Amino acid sequence: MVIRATGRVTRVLKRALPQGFRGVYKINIVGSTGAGKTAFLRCLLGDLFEPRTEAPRRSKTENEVDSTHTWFRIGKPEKESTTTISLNTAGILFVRTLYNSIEFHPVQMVDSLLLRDDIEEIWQLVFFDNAGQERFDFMPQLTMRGSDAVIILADGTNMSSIEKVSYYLDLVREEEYRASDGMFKIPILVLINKADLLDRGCFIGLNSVRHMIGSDPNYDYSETSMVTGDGVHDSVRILVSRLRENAIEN
Ligand SMILES: Nc1nc2c(ncn2[C@@H]2O[C@H](COP(=O)(O)OP(=O)(O)OP(=O)(O)O)[C@@H](O)[C@H]2O)c(=O)[nH]1
Ligand SMILES: [Mg+2]
Repeated sequence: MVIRATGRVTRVLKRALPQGFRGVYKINIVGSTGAGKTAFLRCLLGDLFEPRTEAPRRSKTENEVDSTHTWFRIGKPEKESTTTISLNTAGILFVRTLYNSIEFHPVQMVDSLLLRDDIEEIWQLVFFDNAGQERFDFMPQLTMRGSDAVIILADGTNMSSIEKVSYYLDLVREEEYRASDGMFKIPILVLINKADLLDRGCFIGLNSVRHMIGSDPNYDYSETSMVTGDGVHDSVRILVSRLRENAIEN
């Protein structure tokens, strides 16, 4: 299991790479059901991510947000889509090389990574992929505790999903107050997903979303597509640079 492996891997990295090892970070991924949280990790990590808690998506058992869900509207067969019914986690090593390329590796690869001489830095990231259906709204409330960064995903073709971003922003604020009386800001990345559906005329662009939700120096916005992969690696680079800034400030 990912979390159990963390102890040894962290110790090895600390010892072998005192300058280049940046630490262990919990990244909490939240967003309404169907926004693309699980698809994001699949797109980012490929075979390194194995979601274990998926069930076929059935709109009648779900809620208001789902009734305008993309597959439903663009006529994709229902059986092709799944929904997360518990929590998926994925622990990985995020590597930035001397040539500024980024790579993802399983934590078990730590020993072979340390043999390389082109590594600038290694981050140990643990992603939490929450279940987004409303009946699981208790879950992000629990997993928010101890988050070092939060990714809020919204289905950019679904107004209800975009409106729910403010709800998750409030949860992050509550955690900032719980953890440090609001002294330390948790970096937030808001991803407006399904940009590939722009051609079908159902994608609400970033500018309108920014207008609806508002801007804040503590969060970054990006448009993404888990189908084309656009914006996915860039968003993780942004997140990691925010974590780096936070580490320097604190
Ligand atoms: N066209 C398009 N479809 C996407 C994109 N991202 C995800 N999807 C589709 O949207 C559906 C929902 O994606 P998931 O990743 O399961 O959504 P989720 O946020 O994990 O949803 P829950 O697990 O229910 O909370 C799936 O059918 C995906 O194939 C995207 O960028 N473009
Ligand atoms: Mg999911």
